[in-house]
Amino acid sequence: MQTVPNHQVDNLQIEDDRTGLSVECLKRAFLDNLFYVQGKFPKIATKNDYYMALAYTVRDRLLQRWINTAVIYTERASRTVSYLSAEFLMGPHLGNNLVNLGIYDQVKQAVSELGLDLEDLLEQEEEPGLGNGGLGRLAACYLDSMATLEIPSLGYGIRYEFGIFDQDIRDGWQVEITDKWLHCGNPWEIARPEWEVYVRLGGHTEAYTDEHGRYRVRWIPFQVIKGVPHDTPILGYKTNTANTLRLWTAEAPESFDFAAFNSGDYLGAVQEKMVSENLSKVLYPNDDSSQGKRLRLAQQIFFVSCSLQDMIRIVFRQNVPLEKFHEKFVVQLNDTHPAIAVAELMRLLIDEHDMGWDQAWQITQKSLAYTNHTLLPEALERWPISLFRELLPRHLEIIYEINYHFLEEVKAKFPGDSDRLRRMSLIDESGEKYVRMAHLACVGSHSINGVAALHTKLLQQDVLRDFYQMYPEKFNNKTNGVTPRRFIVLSNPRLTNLISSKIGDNWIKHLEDLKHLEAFVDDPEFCSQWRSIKSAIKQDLVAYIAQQNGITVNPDSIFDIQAKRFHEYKRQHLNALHIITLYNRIKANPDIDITPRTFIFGGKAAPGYYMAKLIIKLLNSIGDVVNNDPDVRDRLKVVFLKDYSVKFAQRVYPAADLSEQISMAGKEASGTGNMKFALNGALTIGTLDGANVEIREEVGEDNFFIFGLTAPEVYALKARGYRPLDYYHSNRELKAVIDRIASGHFSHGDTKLFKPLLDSLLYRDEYLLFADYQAYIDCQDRVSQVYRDRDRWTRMSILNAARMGKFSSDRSIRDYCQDIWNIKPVPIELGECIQAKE
Ligand code: BZD
Repeated sequence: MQTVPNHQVDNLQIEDDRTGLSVECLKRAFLDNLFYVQGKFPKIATKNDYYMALAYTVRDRLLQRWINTAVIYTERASRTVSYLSAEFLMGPHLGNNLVNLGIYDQVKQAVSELGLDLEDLLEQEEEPGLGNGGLGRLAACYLDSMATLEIPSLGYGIRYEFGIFDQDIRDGWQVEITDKWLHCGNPWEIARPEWEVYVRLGGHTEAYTDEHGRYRVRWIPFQVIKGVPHDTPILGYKTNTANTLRLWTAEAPESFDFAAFNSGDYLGAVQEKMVSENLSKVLYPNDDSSQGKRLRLAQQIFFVSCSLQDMIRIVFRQNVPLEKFHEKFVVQLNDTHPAIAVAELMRLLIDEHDMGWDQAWQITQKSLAYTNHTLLPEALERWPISLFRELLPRHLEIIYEINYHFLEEVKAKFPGDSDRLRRMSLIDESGEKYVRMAHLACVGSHSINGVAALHTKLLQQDVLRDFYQMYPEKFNNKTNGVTPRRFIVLSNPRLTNLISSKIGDNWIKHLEDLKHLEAFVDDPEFCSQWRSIKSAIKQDLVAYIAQQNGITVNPDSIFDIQAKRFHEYKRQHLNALHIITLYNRIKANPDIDITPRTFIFGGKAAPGYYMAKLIIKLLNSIGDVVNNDPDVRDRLKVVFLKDYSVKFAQRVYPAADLSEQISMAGKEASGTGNMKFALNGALTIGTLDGANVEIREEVGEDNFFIFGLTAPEVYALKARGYRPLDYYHSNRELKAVIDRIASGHFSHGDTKLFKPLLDSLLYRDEYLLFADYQAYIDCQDRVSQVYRDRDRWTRMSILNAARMGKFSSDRSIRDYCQDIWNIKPVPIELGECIQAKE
């Protein structure tokens, strides 16, 4: 669609009601939106109507910045980061936008003068749960930081109609419920049907010779899907930059297939539409395995192709020659989910834009960069060749050709090493043939990064060793970070105010400045304020737990929290073994002096992951017994908070005393929850895994509870031959714990219920719970000891928060900009474009 220049519109002054930030103006705008956009008046308005009216009021204020930003980027053809991710776990937008616009307090006052409570309205928002966990949330933190640092960027992904399922707990088991986040409408997005694109699937290819006598390939697809972009503005913190998150929905090319309709096949025509729309219907809820599902591969090519075509449109629109695609865009691949971009960009350049192979390959490699997020072998994506051929016949040809050139290169560098060729090939030929997506991403990118120092090292030594030997210069580390705007300013206003009252508010954009808090660590007044804030927040969680779970919790107990996806490698069941150890000690000696603890869990299990679901059931079953056993006398409580989400996480991190980061060393790529807890003053109990290593380095070993085997010790133990039964037989407390579960004590006498879990521990114990058990228990005993010294604990808590500067996602993004993206900030002046332009 052509844009029509209109100078009258250019000269328009945006009226104050849409941009003004005073309390009076906000009130007027709010009522106006309630009436004119939501179509309601106060007498009949629901809470949701009020939420929507407020959301539109805030959106109006975003739009002014968004349009200014777009105008400047377009005029300057600014170099832009494209962040390609199958997941963006954004969390609620309203609160974050209020913080970033700097109008939280004004809006609170405005709605309160209208008799409403801002917290109540914030609660209304259904968060877009378009991600599984860490990887999706990292993408969201990075969008926030890129906007805050004034880096031109576009997030590209899928607008799933159903995000991550809602979790209910029934009889202690997880039950999944579809997430209908769009049910009440989404005020934050704007559909852009004028930028729709088409994606082909299936069919076959044909070779032909073009008019210049060149060999060409034509792809005749079986199916064509339309992608429609929906844009959400992403505002930076106290900047005028508003970047874009562009999510694609799949539609049938025509809303009605007239040919089928005229031939009387009405249902056939509708069927076609339904099949197309299925593509963006639902987020895959697995965060750990590649199951080779056709629809998932279709989702990947769908959003990748839409996004690359969109970038090419922008390149042309800004009069940049296509040969300079890599100067205009750098494309970051968030794991291998978008790795098909390597073949798709080649296809677009060669087949659709007549470029030669060598030039297209140069541009592809220079544009793309790959981030790996896993060390689990079962999570490395691979697609059966048969499926690839059926869905993406042209891409498979291109991948074969890339592979041919690549293996020639390997041969040249490592002559005579046929084993290496087999290991590195883009095609796994050991049994059924597969395309190896991580290999494709490594070969097609100019940068390969891990997400924490240890993770990057393990990639180089192990998972991607051959690629490291082939292309050492491509490898680099980018330790993850989290946005302090959402994970302390918005979620913990009390701590934020205390910190700012001491050191000003520069730390919100420059998190290293938190180190100035160290000057107050010996100030008794400050320490007591710090402690009373933690205590007040814990009280709030106590009230929430009472209402949600009907459990009474002691606010003075240690709030010991493990909140993350359920996975055996994350070892929530090691935590369970500790709970039962304490329970057994009480049962053996009811008067024992134990530091009271509340164990809090939150997180979802992949619906098909039986063992993870059984661990959830175990925790709930332990809770049922421990919480109601009179011998325990309220010294221990076990709480499972259902339906853990970003919204919910914001409530949990500030209330924690102790953060559980207890994965088996060598398995957690980084972790980011570990950073959010520590930033809010929780102490960590953790293994030397992922970013725990760097957190400990920063906060100091005295302020971190470390335990367990290191990654090299894990490998060595496994190489020696690990026998979990030996630990069971030689450790009295461990044996008592396992026997207690096996006896049916937590399952109404049913000795079968937890048998699969116990058998997996006794006879395999892949994640070495038994090997780490004693070290964990000893470390937890130290935690209990230290907690009794309140002053010492408070001091450690303050030092943890004060030393978290490194873990801001602003630091991560600066590193990406410098080392991978080669991109500089583009500041946005408000008003220079839209207002008074002659
Ligand atoms: O990515 C996680 C890692 O497990 C964490 O260690 C790390 O901190 C974060 C961010 O780098 N990985 C995921 O969250 N992975 C997924 O969610 C996922 C989703 C779909 C398919 C495979 C994995």
